Amino acid sequence: MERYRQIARFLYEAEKERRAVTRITADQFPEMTVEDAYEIQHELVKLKREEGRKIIGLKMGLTSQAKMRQMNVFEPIYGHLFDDMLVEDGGKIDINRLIHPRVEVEIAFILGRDLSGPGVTAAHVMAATQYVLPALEIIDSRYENFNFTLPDVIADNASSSRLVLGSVLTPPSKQELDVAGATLRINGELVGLGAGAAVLGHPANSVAKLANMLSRRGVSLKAGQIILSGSITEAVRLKGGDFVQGRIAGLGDVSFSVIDE
Ligand code: OOG
Ligand code: MG
Repeated sequence: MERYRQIARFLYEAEKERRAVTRITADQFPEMTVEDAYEIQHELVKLKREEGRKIIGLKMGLTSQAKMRQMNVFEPIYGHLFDDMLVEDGGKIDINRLIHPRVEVEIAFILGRDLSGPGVTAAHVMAATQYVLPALEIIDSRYENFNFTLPDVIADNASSSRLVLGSVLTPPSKQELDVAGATLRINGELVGLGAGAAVLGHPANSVAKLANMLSRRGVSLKAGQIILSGSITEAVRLKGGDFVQGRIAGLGDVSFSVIDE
């Protein structure tokens, strides 16, 4: 539908121009449903692919109580991750390229086998996972003040902006991810604390939910894809000069610096 493509382009340009815009449901499309919103997200994905971006995986969002309460949106969502979002461990993120970024500590999965819903369980996810690793996700809603409803944030590709993965790859069998402690530090100060179980009881449940949600569109998760299972703690605002460190017990550390040049 032309309307979907038009809204996708509006959000795509807001991202490119680093400009916060009014949420779509406030004026352009007040009756937008969740189904409409995923159609818009898929148009946005098409636009990025037409520009040569490659999908490297997917993310789940709003999978912990901390995040749901913070954003006042109480339904898990998914978004797409692209090659140009990936920043190396210990690397730099230029705040001037972003609107109002926030950081989240997450557990990432790298799939060794495809996963096709419906009916995918956490056990299927663990069996299909090659590695688990600590991740920092940088979200950057294209909406003013991160002010959105459920359909708005879905249309905006779940606020996806950047991701940093830890350098150590751990086979999943070695790890009890639900009891794994997670910390988020900025400039050495503890700003977030939790455990894997904050994400739908176990982060593998989040990946299973993703596979099952995608199956409604006839899409599978693919071997080699990176899956972010969702933030364990509230997201924290970033500023120039910040040094950010995430740690997941048993999986190791991940970090980046925020530069302002
Ligand atoms: C939506 C994205 C949330 C997560 O891990 O919960 C997310 C947002 O809060 O802007 O990535
Ligand atoms: Mg996230």
